[in-house]
Amino acid sequence: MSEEKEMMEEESEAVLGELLDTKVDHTYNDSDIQVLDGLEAVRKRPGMYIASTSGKGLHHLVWEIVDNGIDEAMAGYATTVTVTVDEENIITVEDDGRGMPTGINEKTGKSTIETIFTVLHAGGKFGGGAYKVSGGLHGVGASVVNALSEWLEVRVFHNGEIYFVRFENGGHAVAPMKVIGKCDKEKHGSQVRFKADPTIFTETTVYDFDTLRNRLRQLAFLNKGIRMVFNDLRQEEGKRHYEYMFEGGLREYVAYLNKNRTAVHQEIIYSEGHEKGIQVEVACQYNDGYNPNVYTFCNNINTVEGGTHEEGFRMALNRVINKYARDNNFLKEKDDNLTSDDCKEGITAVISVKHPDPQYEGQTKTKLGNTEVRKIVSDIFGTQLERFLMENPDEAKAIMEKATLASQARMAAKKARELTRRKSALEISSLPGKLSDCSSKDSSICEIYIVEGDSAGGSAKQGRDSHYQAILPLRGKILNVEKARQHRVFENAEIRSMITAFGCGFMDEIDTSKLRYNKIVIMTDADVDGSHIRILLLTFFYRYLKPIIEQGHVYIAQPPLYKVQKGITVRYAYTEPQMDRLREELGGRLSIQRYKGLGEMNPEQLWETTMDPKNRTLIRVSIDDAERADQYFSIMMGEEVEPRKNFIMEHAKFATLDI
Ligand code: TSJ
Repeated sequence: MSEEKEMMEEESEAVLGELLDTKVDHTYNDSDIQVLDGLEAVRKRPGMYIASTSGKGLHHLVWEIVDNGIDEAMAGYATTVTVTVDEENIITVEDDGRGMPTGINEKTGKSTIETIFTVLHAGGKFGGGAYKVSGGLHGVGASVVNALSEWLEVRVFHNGEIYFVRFENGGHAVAPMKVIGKCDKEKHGSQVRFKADPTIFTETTVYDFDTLRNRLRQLAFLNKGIRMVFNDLRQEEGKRHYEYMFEGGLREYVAYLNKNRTAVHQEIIYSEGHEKGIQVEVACQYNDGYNPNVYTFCNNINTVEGGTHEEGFRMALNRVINKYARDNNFLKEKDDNLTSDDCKEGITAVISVKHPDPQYEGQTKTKLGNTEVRKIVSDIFGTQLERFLMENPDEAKAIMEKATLASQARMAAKKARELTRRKSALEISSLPGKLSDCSSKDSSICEIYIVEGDSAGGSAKQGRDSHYQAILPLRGKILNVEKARQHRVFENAEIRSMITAFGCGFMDEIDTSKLRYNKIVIMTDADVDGSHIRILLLTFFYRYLKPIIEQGHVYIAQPPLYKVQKGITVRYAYTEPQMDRLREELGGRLSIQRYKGLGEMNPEQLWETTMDPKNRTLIRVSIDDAERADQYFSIMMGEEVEPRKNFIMEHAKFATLDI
């Protein structure tokens, strides 16, 4: 367990102790005690109930509540789910469904609402019949959100009346449910308002605009016909209100994902159906790129490790494309079958299943395990893909040509790869000439700085601590791997020197235990060109060395923007707000130098500001949300210049990539 987390737990235990000591009021019966035990357990060990108490866990609270509104909408009783975040980061979620039941629960003797919000896992049990299809991965329920909120309020609009309960102090109802007013007789629905508890979410209680909006939009794509409304009252006028509703469901999702790419056929392949209570929806479209982008979901959760739904999709794609290719002479008798990779080249696909009893496997429990799903997806998608090819011969032809070309390129790539592998095996003792390696062989302390240009490389080489810091300068433009077939990638000198320096192999043969450095630090200028090089490097890592990102080995160095001098005092500012603070702090006449690039710093300055662990700030790169990263990559790499320019302007500091 990390030190941070331990501290956090001690802290919340202290808070809890205080609560317990001072809580001798009221008349608690047995069921109260049980309820308290449950919620206290949540507060004591929040990590057992939500992903974390970092920003990720904070957002989790919202999704937990939103899921309930989506369930009501998917059951056909609500049309709209609205999420509002205000200036104080208070969240309000509302649906226009039937309204939570306003009766008394027999077992607890309290209102159903109070029960839902105070009994662990009580949520689903109060519904009738209809199974919960959203959520499910963590599916911890509304009571966990309540336990982790400073306060939480529930309103139910029903028969012209507003029912109300407020909870405080880690989930205690302030008073029993009561009617607090009237509303329009026609109005119906449920509303939950809460403020995350800052003593639990010690890192931050500020919600991220992009995270909220992107997920709500994604939920609208995944649940066709449901209107998702997002209000962010922290934004300036005109940027506060967003509405998403997609009648076309995944069809529109794929169109959205491909919007900055060039499609090889216009109509999107779409299929939906259900069998044995399992709902299946699949959409896909090929673009002129070489990488597949396949996103899979179960019960609205992104199953990033794939699973049986993805296997079913792959099986059907393989089977149907090979059959069509044989039947229509795109494959000759002597030709081998197209491989699964050939069939997937340049495909953008979204697969979504809704399952009443999902089983998750894998390292991060994001791999769907239910075996029956494989055949169901394969049958439903296969039938409709076959039909699509029959009915659209021109589009079928474009797809067949793409897959057969992929097959030829794959064979060429295999040869090139073998060549690279043989060479890198030979070169293992001869690291790339440009690399200034470190002397330590203990990879757990070693760092490699990938530096843009020879002059910055020179400064870095002189400024570093050569015991554990290695420098690899890159010359010129990095190859755009998104626009190049594999064999070209492996021919590229810069890429080969990175691969040899890292020492861990690549793609399916990667072995991160062989990685020669614990930290791979990208150090580029803080300008648009630097940002472009960063993106090209990240694209390469993302496509060829993904595990090193996933395992947190990749960092971005933060060189300072300004050097501020007053008399003999020298200070550096890394951001504009920091600069403003420095101005205030130091006051008087300052000599301010704005750095335009790394090259303007001498070796000592570069060490002091950007490389010395005592002073530096490194941003760890994580690919949290493949879609966001992918959108980013496709915008950055696409042919369209305008969206890219706009994107760079808006996100000069990578705001939307979770790094
Ligand atoms: F809006 C919301 F997202 F904040 C939210 C909505 C939060 C929570 C915790 C619950 C709900 C919610 C619950 N919306 N709609 C419902 N529906 C019911 O609880 C309900 C109502 C009637 C019946 C019935 O069988 O008559 C069954 C259920 C499950």
